[in-house]
Amino acid sequence: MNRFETRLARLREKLKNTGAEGFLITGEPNVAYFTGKKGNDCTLYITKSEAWIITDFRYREMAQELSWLSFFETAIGKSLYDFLKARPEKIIAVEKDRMQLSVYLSIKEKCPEKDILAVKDIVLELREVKDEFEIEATKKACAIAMKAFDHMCGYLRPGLTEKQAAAELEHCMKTLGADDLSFDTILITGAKTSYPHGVPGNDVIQKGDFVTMDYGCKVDGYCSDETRTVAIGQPTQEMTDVYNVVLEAQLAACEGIKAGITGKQADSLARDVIEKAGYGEYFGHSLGHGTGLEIHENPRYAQTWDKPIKAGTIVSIEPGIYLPKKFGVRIEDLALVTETGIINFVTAPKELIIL
Ligand SMILES: [Mn+2]
Repeated sequence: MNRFETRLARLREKLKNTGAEGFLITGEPNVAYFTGKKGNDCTLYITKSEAWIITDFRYREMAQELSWLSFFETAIGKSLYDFLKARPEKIIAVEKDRMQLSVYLSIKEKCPEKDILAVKDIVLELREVKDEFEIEATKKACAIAMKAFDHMCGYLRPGLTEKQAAAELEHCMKTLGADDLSFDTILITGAKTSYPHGVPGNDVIQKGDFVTMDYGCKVDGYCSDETRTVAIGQPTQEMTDVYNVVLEAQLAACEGIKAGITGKQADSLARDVIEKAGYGEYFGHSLGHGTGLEIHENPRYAQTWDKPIKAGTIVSIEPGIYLPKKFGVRIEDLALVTETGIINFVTAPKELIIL
């Protein structure tokens, strides 16, 4: 069994509880999870004993490489609905949070003999715990991002715009072998660092600024995620103090996180430090999130996540303090959760770097 067949077997186990006889997988990352291909314009159909990929001529050759899947080719006059109509299964599950409403309505209209069951999070739950391949790919992506951080430490200087610096960072990751970016790079400077998800603009880096870089790349489909805040020239005492509170919070979380702890408890490890220092109201987001084929996956390190965190999940650890109109600081690592602690994939220095 290859890793995709193993995943299919796990999916079939889960499907047993839904009562569905067939399952239509339409979300691009969910298709990628079972194929290893990007999966644009591809749909999967899974039953107890069969697995189909439904796509068109453009993906014929690709689909033929996927030997664990049968191939149904759509064309003009031959559609997903024709495929479904010809299937013997009556109860068909679809993904509530992935399927387009228009497709859902068309299935209802064109296949009235089928019972359509809208299910949620089935594949997402499977994706939570990572296998060896996924862990290795994430590690590789983190290694590229760290090399790019080193490069940026030599590159950042007063006079550059945020856009110029962000382009350099992205170019560097691609040159080092990244397939893609994990998400739109955040590279912001000065007072704008108080925007947790600020967009790089024409603002110019100046002496005395903080620069926050929150960025990542994909390798073999898997995302890295890392944030570092650096100072350009001598920071003020307040900047240094706030930085050190965030660092202390981040280290406390890295120290305390292990399998079995709830997302809420993990979040509190960092939040308690920041609250004690008097900055609680300026840490308005949660501590972290899972990553994988998508940049935001389960589990969450958040006050709303009461479930225990499982070993084998990959989760970001990213506390921050954001002082409006002044500056912000965030430090983020990405780590594998184990029974006894974490294996941190981001080993770039965390003490305040002054460039
Ligand atoms: Mn993140």
